Amino acid sequence: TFNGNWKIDRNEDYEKFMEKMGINMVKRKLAAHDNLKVTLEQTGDKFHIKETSAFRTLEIDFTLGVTFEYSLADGTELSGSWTMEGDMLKGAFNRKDNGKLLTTTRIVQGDELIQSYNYEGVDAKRIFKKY
Ligand code: MYR
Repeated sequence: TFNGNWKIDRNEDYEKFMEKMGINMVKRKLAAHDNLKVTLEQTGDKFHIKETSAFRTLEIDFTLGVTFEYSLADGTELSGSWTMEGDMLKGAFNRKDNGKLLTTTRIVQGDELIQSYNYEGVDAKRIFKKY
């Protein structure tokens, strides 16, 4: 289950990924230490998410398979949806500014929540632990 309070533990290739996304160095340095916390609450095919970081606090609701809008902390707007494939959440989002695809997955492995990202051939991971 994805349900619970998750806190960022470590990143893999996240700076490279952000660079590919076009985020400048100062913002990348800050974002690498954003103290991201996410609370996930799944009820059937609906998710309620609470996101807290050094940058902002927001709450998001989505339904699997239903397109919604999401803005990154730097204001980049995305539109897309999550689906469930086995134990894995798979997200496909398009940037509104250039139409390009950002894919992401979430999976719980042991006591960790692993979120992976891909944009234009660059992969990254952010790994969370329960708190
Ligand atoms: C959620 O499920 O938490 C809300 C929807 C998330 C959409 C995809 C998020 C991609 C975030 C990429 C971070 C990129 C920083 C450059």
